[in-house]
Amino acid sequence: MDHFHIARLSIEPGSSYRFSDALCRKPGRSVVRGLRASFAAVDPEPNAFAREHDAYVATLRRAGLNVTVLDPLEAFPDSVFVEDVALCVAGIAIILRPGAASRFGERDAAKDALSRAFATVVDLDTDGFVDGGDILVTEREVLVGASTRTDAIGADALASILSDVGIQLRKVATPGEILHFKSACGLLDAETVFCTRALAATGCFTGYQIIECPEGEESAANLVRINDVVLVSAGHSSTLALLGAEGYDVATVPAFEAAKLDGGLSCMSLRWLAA
Ligand code: CIR
Repeated sequence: MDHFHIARLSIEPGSSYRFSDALCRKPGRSVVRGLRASFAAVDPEPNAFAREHDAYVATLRRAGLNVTVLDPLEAFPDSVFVEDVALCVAGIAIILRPGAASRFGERDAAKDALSRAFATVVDLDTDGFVDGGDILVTEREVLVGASTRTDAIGADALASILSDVGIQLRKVATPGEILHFKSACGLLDAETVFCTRALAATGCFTGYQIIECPEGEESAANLVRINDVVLVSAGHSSTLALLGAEGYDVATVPAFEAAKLDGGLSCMSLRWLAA
């Protein structure tokens, strides 16, 4: 390895859900023009989105995170979804290459912000593309789902950076009807994944414990475990009951406006464990 210094080798035990810091960006008024898969989807309402975002940030803080909240980037309607632009793992920040043309320019601002928190910030050096929403970090590996935003060339470039810090990347498939791999899953603990039945059926989580998302509540699959709390988007009572019965401490967060743009809870923050 010669292009950057090793910050921390591999993924430490607990570090797939033990975090100290997060970076978020407020939604701007331009969020009404955010991308969405369904042309029939209604526009998000900016004031309601801002209120839900405030609640999200407050929940991250209650979970123990030191949260930096950046100002809106009006030129980039989807920039509230900061997760897609970078990956923070093993003490380094990797600036990704978002697969949607309208989002590519979000990288510069993310790099500026992350350079204030990380000594090592690496650009994904490739012609390919990777969205952070397609990346699931577990304690033994990093899974990257191919999607309309993430291709094999991008995933291979990411694999090369991760191998320098002792982390293995595994390329997996994303069921066709969702935007991102992580639209259909979230990590509950070191060994346990919460995911939709369709994603479980692909076999990508063989070797992990799987808790399947209740049918009809697939939009709850993108949950986020932060320290001792599991954040679940509001409006999913069966999921709450199921996770409560499994012994998880659950906090609900309203994310109805983000959902109008195919966003969920993981998308609205970058999370890491400071050295
Ligand atoms: C987009 O299409 O890029 C945004 N409207 C939604 C991004 C959601 N991000 C995520 O799942 N990580």
